[in-house]
Amino acid sequence: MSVTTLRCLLPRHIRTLLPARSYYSQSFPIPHTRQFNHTTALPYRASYSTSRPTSPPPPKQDIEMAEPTGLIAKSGIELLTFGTPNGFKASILLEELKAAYGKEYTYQTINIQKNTQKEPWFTAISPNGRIPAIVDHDNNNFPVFEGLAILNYLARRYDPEHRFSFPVDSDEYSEAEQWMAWQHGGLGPMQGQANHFFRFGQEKPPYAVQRYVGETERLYGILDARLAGRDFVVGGRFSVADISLLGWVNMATLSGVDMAMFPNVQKWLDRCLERPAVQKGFAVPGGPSQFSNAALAKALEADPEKRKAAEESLRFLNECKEKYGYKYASP
Ligand SMILES: N[C@@H](CCC(=O)N[C@@H](CS)C(=O)NCC(=O)O)C(=O)O
Repeated sequence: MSVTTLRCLLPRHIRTLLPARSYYSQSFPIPHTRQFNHTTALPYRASYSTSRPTSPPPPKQDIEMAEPTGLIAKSGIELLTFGTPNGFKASILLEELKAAYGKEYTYQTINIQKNTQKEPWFTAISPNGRIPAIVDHDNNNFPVFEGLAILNYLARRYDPEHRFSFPVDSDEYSEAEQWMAWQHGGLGPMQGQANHFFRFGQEKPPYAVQRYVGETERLYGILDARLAGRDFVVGGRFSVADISLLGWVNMATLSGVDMAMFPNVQKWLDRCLERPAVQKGFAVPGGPSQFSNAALAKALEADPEKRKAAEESLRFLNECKEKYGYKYASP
């Protein structure tokens, strides 16, 4: 029985005591394939740790599992994450470090639909109550939250050969930091709001829709210009600057962004997606996302109903833009 069904069966006065469903409950349905929890699914515990063989997933059915209630690893990096654009930043770098240096890590799925990220044990690690977060058990259980800080912490400590980062005193280090700051202050928050108002919000106010999708397009224009004549965002090679952006760009379609407008970004995305560790990072913790640009394109191709709905969304987006005289401009 699903939580939703259970909710419906409860008397109303009890139901109102339960936490409200967040918008993520519509936007990020729980992938069943790897939602394991150590408290209820001991046979599958091995799948938490990328250092051990992955057990076969449980049957795809209505499995309700208790959420993590604390840390499970004793050594190495423990990642607490979910399959969202910010969540993938940490898992991609961890997969790259594993491929490059053999550095293993453990992860737990923090289901943000269930508000596990607001539990006291979690906010002791990540005070903002959001994923991703890591704990370094080899450094006195040191906790790190915020994608940029996680990427830089892991790079400083565990990328001694600078395969995905740059020496702290180099100009490239500063350049990478600038683009990562831009992702944190600009692309992430704006695209997040575009997602919310255009796609998942309970209301879709036309002003907010064109404002946030428009601002996201403007930011994609900046990235497209940066990538003109460049293979990667900084220093001619794949680095934390690319990783910071990948999760968002890989879900651009969902946010109403037409990738055809940004050919340099599209080519860069394809280039990054060729990397096996990037593919693996995108599959942590719940398997490949059904909301990636590629997955959505495939779903539209296969399903005329979905195609029709997508066309309607696009029509609505264009109406919102027209209503407020939006014209694409970047910068
Ligand atoms: N700036 C943060 C943003 C983290 C963030 O917004 N995480 C979202 C998922 S993409 C989250 O945990 N949402 C749950 C919530 O809002 O309660 C980062 O890059 O790590």
